[in-house]
Amino acid sequence: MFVTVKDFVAAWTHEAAATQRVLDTLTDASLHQKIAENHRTLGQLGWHLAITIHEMTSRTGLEFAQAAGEEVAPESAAQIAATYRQASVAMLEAIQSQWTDANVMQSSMMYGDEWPNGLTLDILIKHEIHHRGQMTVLMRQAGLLVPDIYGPTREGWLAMGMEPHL
Ligand code: NI
Repeated sequence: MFVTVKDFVAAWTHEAAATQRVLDTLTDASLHQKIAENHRTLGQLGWHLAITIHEMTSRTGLEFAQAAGEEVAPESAAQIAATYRQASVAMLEAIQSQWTDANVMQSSMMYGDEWPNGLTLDILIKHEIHHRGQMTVLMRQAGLLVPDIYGPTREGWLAMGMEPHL
């Protein structure tokens, strides 16, 4: 849970950059990759992350433009990546201009329960990490090169002439 705007901004900036690397790697052809029938596709997971930024944080009273589009992902990887980029920037601007640390400590009604806003911000990041992990599996299945997230990928180790960790 976060207690200051500054700490959230630092954490989000780091995580959003990693998510953006993932989204920027997607291709239109890869968007329909899925682990099994009736599970979310790679494109739908990416889109879910792009629209969740506003869906979740607007419940705390933060005001910024909601991304255009429906619940179903567009067929364009570039559009998904651009929508995430815009939502992330807009949310960061909103929280830095509209909130002080006191707002982070206040609570809001979230999905039927009252959550401290600092918890919502923490869950926003953890939710993104959860789905990003699902996406990297689907990216490999789709034949895409997974970018570094918290360190080199297997492909990154090989490119550096090193043995990948087991
Ligand atoms: Ni989700």
